[in-house]
Amino acid sequence: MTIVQIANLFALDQTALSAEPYGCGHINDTYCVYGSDKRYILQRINHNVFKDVPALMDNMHRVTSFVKQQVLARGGDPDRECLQLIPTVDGEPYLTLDGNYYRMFVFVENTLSVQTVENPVHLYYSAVAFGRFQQLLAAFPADTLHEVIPNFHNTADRYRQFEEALAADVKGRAAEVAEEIAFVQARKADTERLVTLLAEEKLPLRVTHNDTKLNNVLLDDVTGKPMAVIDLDTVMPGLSLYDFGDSIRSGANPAPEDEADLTKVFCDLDLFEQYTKGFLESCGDSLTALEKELLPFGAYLMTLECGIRFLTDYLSGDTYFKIHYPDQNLRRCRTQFKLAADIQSKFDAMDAIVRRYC
Ligand code: ADP
Ligand code: GN1
Ligand code: MG
Repeated sequence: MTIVQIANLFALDQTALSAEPYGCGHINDTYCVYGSDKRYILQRINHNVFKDVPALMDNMHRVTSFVKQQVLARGGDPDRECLQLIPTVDGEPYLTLDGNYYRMFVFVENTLSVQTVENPVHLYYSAVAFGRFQQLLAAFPADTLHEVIPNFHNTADRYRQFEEALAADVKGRAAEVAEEIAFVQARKADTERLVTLLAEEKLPLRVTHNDTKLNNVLLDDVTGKPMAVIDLDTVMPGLSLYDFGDSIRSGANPAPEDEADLTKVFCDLDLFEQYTKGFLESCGDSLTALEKELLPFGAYLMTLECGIRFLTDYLSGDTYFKIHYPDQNLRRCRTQFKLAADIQSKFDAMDAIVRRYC
């Protein structure tokens, strides 16, 4: 079956006429589907990453409905301010076909999905969006959510998976990445810090987004103001510090995630300030003193964790993240380690910025 034929198995208000691959996500296969004068987003869900798709879609269905109710209650426009699923012609929230799973969303029009920040205000508004989203989810019944990827942001467990991949070295790539391996091994103790604080109940478990990469928030293409937070696959109990950290990782570095010239990769403190300001303005009141104090460390740890995941995938033969050329995961790993080290060297300046907005 073609993508267009699959699209027509959903209850669209126009017949699907054509489709093309869309966006820059690393996980799902995303298509833009065109009707006569409207478009839609169709995704083939990555069931290598999400092992239990019915559980994933149960979360997604309930979280999107919850967010829509909140938007309506505040007099907002759900077509622009939230992600909405379009059911199949049989009324199901997703489609199962030949061992694959598909879902359809309303296309949120007149928005930007930013890959690297060109206008600092975009980072400020994305912080406002994720900060509000975190507040809104505070009222979501956390115990009803399935943990779609166990230990998703457990950095100590990511370290363990890295060591397993290194020991197996299935592609014989370990020798060529000795420097990156040493970088990770020197930081083993850091990987344990936040999960230990969580286990000791010094940090609260919240319902978090867990994938707050900059391109997972849609901004108004004229004003830059926040519209919908998307990519809700990983909404689960988690740490606010990882959500903050992932946005800094992806937004405060002016270079692309796979930039080959590492001199272009660094943490821009002005961008860090824009995000911190927006985040603390929108959800600072609900954060504990320790959460606020650890925001710069969260940015560092999330960047390190992401680099460890790219390195692990490179060692494992590129089975998790989509790649478009052979050493893309290695390049991604190198930018993350450069950025993590740069963040570490700027902790004092970052602390001062956090204090300014507390
Ligand atoms: P992945 O999990 O692979 O990252 P996403 O759900 O983030 O997939 O979708 C990939 C990209 O598609 C997003 O970064 C965004 O640019 C675009 N996108 C996704 N959903 C919508 C939507 N409802 N309206 C407009 N663009 C969207
Ligand atoms: C993936 O799906 P996407 O592209 O928004 C990944 C994130 C990583 C990110 C790195 C489910 O995000 O955890 O931080 O790539 N998502 C999943 O760019 O693993
Ligand atoms: Mg995404």
